[in-house]
Amino acid sequence: MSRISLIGAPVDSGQRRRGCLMGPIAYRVAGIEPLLAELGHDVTDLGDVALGELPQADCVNPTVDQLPETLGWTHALRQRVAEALESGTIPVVLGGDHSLALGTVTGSAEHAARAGRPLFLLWLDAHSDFHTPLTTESGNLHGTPVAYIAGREGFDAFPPFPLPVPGKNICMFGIRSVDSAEHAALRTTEITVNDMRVLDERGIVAPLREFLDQVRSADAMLHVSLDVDFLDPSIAPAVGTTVPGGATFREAHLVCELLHESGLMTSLDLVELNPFLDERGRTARLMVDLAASLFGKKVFDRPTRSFL
Ligand code: 4U7
Ligand code: MN
Ligand code: MN
Ligand code: MN
Repeated sequence: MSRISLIGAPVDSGQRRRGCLMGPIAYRVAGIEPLLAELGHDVTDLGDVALGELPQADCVNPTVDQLPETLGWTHALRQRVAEALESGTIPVVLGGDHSLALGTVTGSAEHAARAGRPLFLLWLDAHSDFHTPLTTESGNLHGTPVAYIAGREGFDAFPPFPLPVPGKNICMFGIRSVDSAEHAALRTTEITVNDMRVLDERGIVAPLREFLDQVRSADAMLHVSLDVDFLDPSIAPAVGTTVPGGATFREAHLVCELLHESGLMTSLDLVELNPFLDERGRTARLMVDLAASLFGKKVFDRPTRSFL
């Protein structure tokens, strides 16, 4: 049994297509709270985080869009996630576009630093989100959180990241869209990039187990950030940045089931759902089902569940 804090994050400032602000409501309508409660967890919905007063900010790169709003969300979500962890719960952040991870992972890092434990990051996404505000060409800050978390330069407008997460603690799955500036920067790091090519060749289980073994032996905290576009657009159409060739229904569930069995996840983001683009709620329902898998929903309860 886990204690779970649901945190609504109607963040829409990290990209230009409107609609992600409806994400938290869609997850609630799809029944995330009763579903997790039925699995035996103690679930509290803390409601939506409010965007406070906006700071003054600008960037030398004039294409950067809605910087003050994103800074405001970063500040608010950092606090809310750190508080949820401090109170002994697992924060599950209902987004909202992926710029919200600038705040949520900062909150996790702050808590990990206080607890004297390392932080690991699992990034489930079509994109590497490794731009800085100086290298982004779209100006959309949802493409930047991993660079911030890893301590890259170029985030002068942002509060310094508490303890940058070393590249060897960061693992990406599902990657199939990397811009050239991101590619060049990623090559200088120790970040594990499990792109779709790796998953086609090796499957998802072996690389995930390797990563989870490292988390376990470091006695670390683990933040998981799940972008809807990790999934193939044929099963998850409700996202602004679809890329073909994504994770299948079973691959995605398997990742979640293995994560649950590991017992290692300490915080979770569900991001980039744009309910305005959905087909009769199917993407919202799939994301809620994946969250249920992450918290122990399974078809058949075997005494021994490790097949490898
Ligand atoms: B998401 C992109 F150019 N790299 O910077 C950019 F391809 O949170 C996409 O993963 C970023 O959905 C996607 O705009 C951010 C683009
Ligand atoms: Mn993303
Ligand atoms: Mn993405
Ligand atoms: Mn996206």
